[in-house]
Amino acid sequence: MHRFSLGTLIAGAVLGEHRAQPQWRSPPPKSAYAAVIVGGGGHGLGTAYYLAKEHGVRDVAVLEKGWIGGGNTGRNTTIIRSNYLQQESAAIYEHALRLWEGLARELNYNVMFSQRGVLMLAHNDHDVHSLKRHVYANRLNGIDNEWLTPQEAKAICPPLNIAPTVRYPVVGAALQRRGGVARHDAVAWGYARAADAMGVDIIENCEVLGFMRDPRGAVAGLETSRGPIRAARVGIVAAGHTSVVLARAGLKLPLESFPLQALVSEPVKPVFPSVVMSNTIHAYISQSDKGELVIGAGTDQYISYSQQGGLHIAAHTLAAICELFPQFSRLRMLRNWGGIVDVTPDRSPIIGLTPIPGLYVNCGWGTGGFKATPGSAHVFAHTIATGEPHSIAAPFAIDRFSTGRLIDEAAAAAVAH
Ligand code: FAD
Ligand code: PYC
Repeated sequence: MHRFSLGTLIAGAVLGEHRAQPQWRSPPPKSAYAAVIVGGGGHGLGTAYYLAKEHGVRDVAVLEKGWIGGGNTGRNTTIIRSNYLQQESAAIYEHALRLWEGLARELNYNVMFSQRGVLMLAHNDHDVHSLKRHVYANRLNGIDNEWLTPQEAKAICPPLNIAPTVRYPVVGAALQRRGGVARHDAVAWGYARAADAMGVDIIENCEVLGFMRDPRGAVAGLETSRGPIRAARVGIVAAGHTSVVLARAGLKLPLESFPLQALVSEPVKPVFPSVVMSNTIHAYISQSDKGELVIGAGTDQYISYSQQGGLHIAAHTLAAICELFPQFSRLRMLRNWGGIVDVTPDRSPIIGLTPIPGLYVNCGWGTGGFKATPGSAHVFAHTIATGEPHSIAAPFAIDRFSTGRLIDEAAAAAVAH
């Protein structure tokens, strides 16, 4: 309890980016907990927070093999939107977006959520039909989304090149004004601090290596790099590594893991007011509060656990960015990195119970789970606390791969997957 110090706590909450993070001492694990969450990303930390806050389950540990927020939570390009096509997806991403809108206040931590609008570009007739279909479907679901001409898109994002002579001209765009970006590590730290204050143990450098089972076959605890930890309820939220972790329990899920990369430019003065994504040419871009242009590329097309993407993919993305925004062609790139995303056949997540009593899983968010963080954590905490799927999570159960009730979101992100 109270392992975040007050001075740094205030610095983190009031000053946000570029200031000291809360001081943190990871406690030694106890021998048993009511519930254990495996994975200290935003989804896992958020799950622990909602377990404690909304369900009174405070005897909880979050086990993280590295440092909290060091996985995809700290590596993503932070695009937040809820303009998904299918009803089930719209419901969960909109649930998340509403939680984002109150998150800084809820956590008393500046997560720097900025609703600067997400523009999705159309470059040909197929894009126009597909994006307009999203606009209409979203509006039927009460989600904001609107269709813009190229000139209207340029008014939202002045650097956009709408010349009709380029290879992939912009012929229109869908705009979700409530979409935007947030500060990724602040989300992890905000949930961690709030969960910690309610008694949750957040244990870093603690890798889960195996599962203990009781005579009925139900989960009884975990073998970890810091010794055995007993728990009758275990939630796995280990993006990119879920299949590795669950294989240790003898479970096989329909997941494949791929590297996905991003890069940032040298910092420049504020020049880019919105988020722009292009599905067709696999490029997306925004500007961080530090001034760096944040650019995302597509997934590598082979299975790998390397936290680095192929340079040819970054080069392809940069070529597309320079065509859309010629004024950035001389900007130097400062850093690039990768994360491992786990992808399901229908590109929708898996949330819910497993065949092993007491063992729950939340995975398969692929290239798009950052935006889902608060919603995913909220419904997963309900599922673990009650043993029943939350109504928003129910369609995302594993059995859809045997019933055939898939939730096809293959065109949901602007990245090749
Ligand atoms: P993570 O933050 O990865 O947390 C899982 C944790 O589990 C990790 O910290 C890992 O160390 C830990 N773990 C793994 N195995 C074990 C073990 N055996 N024992 C203990 N701990 C373990 N999504 C969007 O919505 N918008 C975007 O713009 C976006 N851009 C992206 C760009 C990139 C380059 C990448 C890589 C991803 C992007 N995503 C985006 C996807 C998004 O980042 C993820 O879906 C989301 O962050 C997953 O959160 P998480 O908490 O589940 O995972
Ligand atoms: O889901 O919006 C998204 C996204 C953008 C880049 C990666 N994922």
